[in-house]
Formats: sequence, C-alpha cells, structure tokens
Amino acid sequence: MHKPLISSIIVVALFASAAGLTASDALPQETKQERDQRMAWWRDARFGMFIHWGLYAVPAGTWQGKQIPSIGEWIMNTGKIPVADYEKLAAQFNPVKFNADQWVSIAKRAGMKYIVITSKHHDGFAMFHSKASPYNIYDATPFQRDPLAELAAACKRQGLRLGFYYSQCQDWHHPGAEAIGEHWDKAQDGSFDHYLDTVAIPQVQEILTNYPLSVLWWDTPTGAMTSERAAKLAALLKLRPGLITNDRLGGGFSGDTNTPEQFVPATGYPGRDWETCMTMNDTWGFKSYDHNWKSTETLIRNLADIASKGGNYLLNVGPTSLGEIPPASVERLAAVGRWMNVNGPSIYGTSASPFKKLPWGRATQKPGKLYLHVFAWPAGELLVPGLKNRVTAAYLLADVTKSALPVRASENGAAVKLPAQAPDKIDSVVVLEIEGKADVEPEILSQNKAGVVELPAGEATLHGDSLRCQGDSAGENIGFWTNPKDWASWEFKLESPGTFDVQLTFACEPGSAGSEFDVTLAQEQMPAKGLRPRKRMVVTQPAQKLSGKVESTGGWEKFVAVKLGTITITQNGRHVLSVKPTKMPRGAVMNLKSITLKPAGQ
Ligand code: FHN
Repeated sequence: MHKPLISSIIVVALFASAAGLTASDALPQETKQERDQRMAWWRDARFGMFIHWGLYAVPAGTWQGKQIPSIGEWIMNTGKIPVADYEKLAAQFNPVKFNADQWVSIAKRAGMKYIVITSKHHDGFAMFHSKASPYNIYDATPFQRDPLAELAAACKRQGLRLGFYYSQCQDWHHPGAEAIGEHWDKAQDGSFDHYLDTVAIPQVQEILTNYPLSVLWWDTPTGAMTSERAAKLAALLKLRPGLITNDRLGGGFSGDTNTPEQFVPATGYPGRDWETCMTMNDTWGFKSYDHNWKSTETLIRNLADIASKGGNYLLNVGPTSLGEIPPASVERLAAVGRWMNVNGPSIYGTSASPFKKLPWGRATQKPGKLYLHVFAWPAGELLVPGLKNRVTAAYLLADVTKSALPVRASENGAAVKLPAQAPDKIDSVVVLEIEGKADVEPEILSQNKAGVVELPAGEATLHGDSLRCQGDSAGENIGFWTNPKDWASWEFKLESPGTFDVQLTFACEPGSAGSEFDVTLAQEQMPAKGLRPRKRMVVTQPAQKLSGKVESTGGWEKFVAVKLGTITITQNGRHVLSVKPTKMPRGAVMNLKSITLKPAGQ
C-alpha cells in the first residue's frame, strides 16, 4: 500500500535537488542558541502594531461614487481600476497631519513593543523614498517626505522596534508582477523575472540597507515565487543581521514566524514562533465607512488568549490619507494600554499556558509564576484545575501591596479565595508563585449528564508531522492530514458503559475524497505499582474497530456529521479511541472536527 508513496517521495526529493538552492539554503546556518538570542526581543514583546498605509487611504473604500466591497487596500484590484487612473491618487496624497512621534507614542502607550508598516503593498506604491521606482511617496506626491524614515527615527527615540511589510509577488502597478485573480489592465503584463530583478530585489535591498529594520514581513506568496526566485530575495536578508522574517516569502521558505491571519489558532503552533495579525474593524487599509470596531474587551482578551498559546498579537491600524490614526483605534489602544500598565507582566516575556483549557479564562507563565487571566470572576474560590505544584504565594497583579489570597489544595487542584469584586471587568490577573516547573494533571474527557462523550479536535493527541489542529476555538478541526501515517487519538473516562453510536463530524472537498480509515477503541489498564500514571498500559485486545470511507462534503469547511456504526463498551474506566487512515488515494484524509459517542437509541 505504501509503495507508491515512497516512490513519490523519492521523485519529489530528486526534483528538489535538481531545482538547486532553496530559500532556506540562502541563509546562514545558526545554532538553536543563536536563534533564541535573535528571537528574544520578539518573544518578550508579545504585542505589536501593524500599520496598513498607502494610496488606498485616499479613496478610502469609495471609487467614482461607489462603495467598493471588501478590504480597503484591495480597492484597485476589487474595483479593477486601470493602472493609469489609480496612479493619479498619488497627486492627491498629502498626509500633512502625519506625525511619526505621535504614531509611535500611540503604540507605546498601548503597551506595544514594535511596529510593522507597509513599505509597499499590493498596489505597488512605495511608502519610502525608493531609487528603484519613482512610484513612491517622496517622488510622486506633494508630500515629498519619507514617512518611513521619520517613523524609524521616532521608533529609535521612543525605544520601539520597527519592521516593514513588503509585498514581493503581488504588485498591481509594475509590469510583470502578480495579481491574485488576474491582470485587468495590459499595463500590468510583462516578465515576472524582470519585475523581480528591477523592482522587488532593489527595493528589498534599499529597505534593508537604509532603514534599521528588526522585521521584514513578506506577504501573499504566489506560484511565481519558485524556490530559486525566493532564494534571491532570501539572500538579501544577510544585509540586516538579526532580522526576523515571516513564513510568507514563498518557494518553500519557512521564515521565523507563522502568521495566522484574523484568528487565534486553537493550540498555537508548538515549537514555532507565531504571530496573529488582526484588524480592529473589517479592513486593513482605511475605509471611511467601516465602523465595525472590535470592543476593548475583545482586544484585551485576544491578547491574553494569544499570549496563553505562546504567540504575539500584531494589531492593525489603518491611518487616513491625512496621516491620522482613526480616533476609534486610538481610544481602544489607550484602553488596552491602561490594562497593560497594570497587567503587562502577565503578557511580556511569558510563555504558553500549562493548562489545556480553563473554564474561567486563560493562563500565561514565567519560571516560578503562573498568571491566571480571569475573564469570568467566580464568587468565592477560583479553582485551578489539576495544578500539582505547591503554591507559595497568591495575589492580584493589580494589588501593589500583594495582599495574600488564601490558597488551599483541593481534590481537583488549587483553590484560591478571591475578593468579591473583580479588579478588572475584562481580565483580572491573579498571580500564583509556585515551587518548580508548572505541573498540571491533564483533565480527562468524560461523559456528560446524558451519557454522551464528545471528543473534539482541540482535545486530540496528534501523532505525526503533517496533521495539526487548525481554526479557532469556535471551529477547530484536525487538518493538514496529508500523510496517511499520521493519526489522532483521544483518552476519555467512562462511568456508564453501554452501547454507543459513533458519529464523526468531518469535511472533505470533492477532489480529495476517498480515503479510508479505522476507528479503534481500546481500554486502558491502570499502571502496575511503581509505574507513573503517565505510563498507563493500553490493552489493545480485544479492541473494537469500525471502518469508514471519507466521502466529499462539498468543501474543506463544510462539516457533516455521519454515523459510522455502533460499539459496545462493557467496562467503565479509561479508554482510548484512535482514528488511523488505511488508504489515502488523493493527497489528504479529511478535516476532522469531532467524534461523538452517543448512547445508542437516544
Ligand atoms: O492581501 C493582504 C491583505 O491586504 C493584508 O495585507 C493582509 C495582512 O496580513 N495580508 C494579505 C492577505 O493575507
């Protein structure tokens, strides 16, 4: 069964070596310690400002009297605006209210430690003084200033790091570059290599040489970015030692950071640095009529949620054509800043939560300290489920006197006595000082009152390198299941044995349907004396097995619940259910959202 797979791996390997250098080969090798040093400031920062600013701020979502749907910075593409017409915006772009120090202090007061700004977005207009193309803010607008140089100086004065976003593949202005969808104007046609050699490479060279960048943020890699082309861009990175780049160059270059966009990944990306970028309303570039602002509560809780999963939050603002950050953004950032003034230590320099889930909020940690982010303030005691460490002190982060909160060890973990009033309605932080490394007994899934066992994607143990939990907590599912050797399992506890209907909730697009899989159930035997509980034995005989075939559900996002069959469990205690592919004829298995065991006949 695996023969075709092995030979296809060999073919791919031969192809890759024949193709020459990959982008990653173009970079100097570094040790883990060197990499940790390079990433240290970024990991400590946890919170940054994304700025989408360009010519698109002039039309601000409206073209020839019509509101153009979708995100503001895409107006040229969505509205299929001819190159010559869009170019004319440059003459109207005069952001006289731009004040670099003010922007940096808005970010700084919010508690942000770095800024990433669009140096050239997909519209091809450079927001810096470029010698490589006259289509730039210094040469083509009445403003005749280089705002990015001013921003760099302001960041230096105020102690923030600076990064540039650069759209390397899409450029709807310079001939030969890419446009997602397709070119809509003959003026866009030409050779991609010519664009790369005469615009993208020289401009990347300029920004890395002339600006003190800490981050280079690529965007929208397309098929044109082969590994050889990506290697040419990647080779420039050594111009700025210490630089951090993301995973959006293309050509197989993984960069330093993963970049989930507009969502918080359910389990973060263990072992990878990552950063959620997110808009504050529904657009990146300014749109005059987009008032769908996220609440301060959402922003603060997102920040805590992201930090609790080990990531950074890159929160966007879209300044106007006059150079002002919209007041709705400024107000919200100020409120986040007030919260950060008190609670910053629970975000900066923290790492991911040792708890899989907490019913009342989130947690972050530093050596010897747990920060409990309480979103839902309980009356009386806060239960910290499964915490096994000795707690040496507990206090509210908002309490400068660090008055001790009483803590007792309960059967289910530590219980902290809380004052009646939450210090912060959005997120109150309780600090626990603990002995040793945080040690948490994992909570085990069990039956609900109706006897149903829910096994959701976010609770699965994933075995293998390709599959991962994707989506946010509202819609997490196991995806990227492209290796048929990968599998998933759940451990759960049963108190009422019986016969159960096994239901699978999954999605699969038509082109990938046809995989087959086994669902196997085995009971765990409690450990023999002396064995640590983690080393429970799994009794595989007599295991029960159901087999299934993945049918198309119409798309990767179209989830359907299907009954697979029935199993009978005669004994209570701990069980393990596994899903293992047996055939994968078309490149992927499925997106698996959950498995449900329902008492039969209910
Ligand atoms: O197309 C862009 C979009 O305009 C915006 O810049 C975002 C930010 O991450 N990136 C692209 C979409 O992924």
